[in-house]
Amino acid sequence: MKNKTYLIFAILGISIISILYGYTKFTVPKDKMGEMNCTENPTTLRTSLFEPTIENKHIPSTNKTPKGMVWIPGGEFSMGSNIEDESLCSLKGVTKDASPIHRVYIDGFYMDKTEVTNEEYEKFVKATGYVTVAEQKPTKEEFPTAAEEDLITGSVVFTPTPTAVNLDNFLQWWSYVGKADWRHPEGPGSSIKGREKYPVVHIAYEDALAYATWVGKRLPTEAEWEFAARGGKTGNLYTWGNILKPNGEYQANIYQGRFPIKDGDTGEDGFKGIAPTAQFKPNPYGLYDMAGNVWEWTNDWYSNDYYQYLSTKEKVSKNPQGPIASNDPSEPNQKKKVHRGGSFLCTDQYCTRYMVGTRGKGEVRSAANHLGFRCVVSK
Ligand SMILES: [Ca+2]
Repeated sequence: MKNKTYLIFAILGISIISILYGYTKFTVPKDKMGEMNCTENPTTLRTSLFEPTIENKHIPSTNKTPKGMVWIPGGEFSMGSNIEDESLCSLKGVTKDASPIHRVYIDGFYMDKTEVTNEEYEKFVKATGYVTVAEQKPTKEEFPTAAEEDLITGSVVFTPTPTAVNLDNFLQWWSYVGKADWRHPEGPGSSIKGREKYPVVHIAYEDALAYATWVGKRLPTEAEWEFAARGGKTGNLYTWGNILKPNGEYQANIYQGRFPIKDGDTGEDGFKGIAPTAQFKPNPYGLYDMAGNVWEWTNDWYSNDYYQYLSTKEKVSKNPQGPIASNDPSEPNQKKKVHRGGSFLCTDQYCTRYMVGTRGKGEVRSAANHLGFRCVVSK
């Protein structure tokens, strides 16, 4: 069975490379494996490329706020990452597709305070009979070269390695697990019992969109997501400021310890692996978990040079909706949407995309056990 699942992983692999979310290929010296430390970023000068956030003044009546949502005023802000942060933690490629910093205006909107939870998604599935992509048997049309016996339902699950590994091959810690889906986050034998308040995972883009439509909402644009995550602040490195651990305290569920080895996650932030929603302080808009825990789908197609395009097109981009088509030169045949926020697997050793101005990406029909979403509503 292991060979079979590995084989289908290889078949599907090309479409799940993006599961790395900001896959950053680099090599760690053997004596440093799993032991890199992120130096706190200096706060001086790093906001110099950002112009002040100017929030819209209009605040709708609070009795109009949908349950479980908060008002995001919108306005004008500087979006993206400093190229100087490229060197953060010695990683390369972290901010490359999030540059240059460019000026964006968005209208106000409502946003879910938390990621959509298992119990919320279950209500949707019970009401509609919806079947997620992970629960659908892959078809011969979709994977013409796959053997019939390899076409099994499932999804991609983080699988820690027995020992320390070099971080240049993600296949070492991601596995395609048969029958893994939102009800079985780690595969057969696992369940969401007791995880009602955890974010739903193994959600492909169309699964997120189907829920959002059913509940009368929509998925955020990438610009809406970043404006909301920044909480009205200007140019911060994280949703909470510029220091990873103010007063020595973690502000999000990310990964500490040696990545990605078995029992390597020390849970110093309070959680080994995924956490229930809203376990850390909200940002100034009242949004929880805009960094870490699970990645979130946005509605925008991913293009590595979209920020470049916007910055040359106009001084202030108004309500940008993303490029008209996906464009990832590393996998040009894959249709990808933007992911944001990073996950419980993001570490300063590998993926620092809990930094608020950085971007992730994912093939639209691929999912994993650290990928979820939240919804928005226009006023
Ligand atoms: Ca953690």
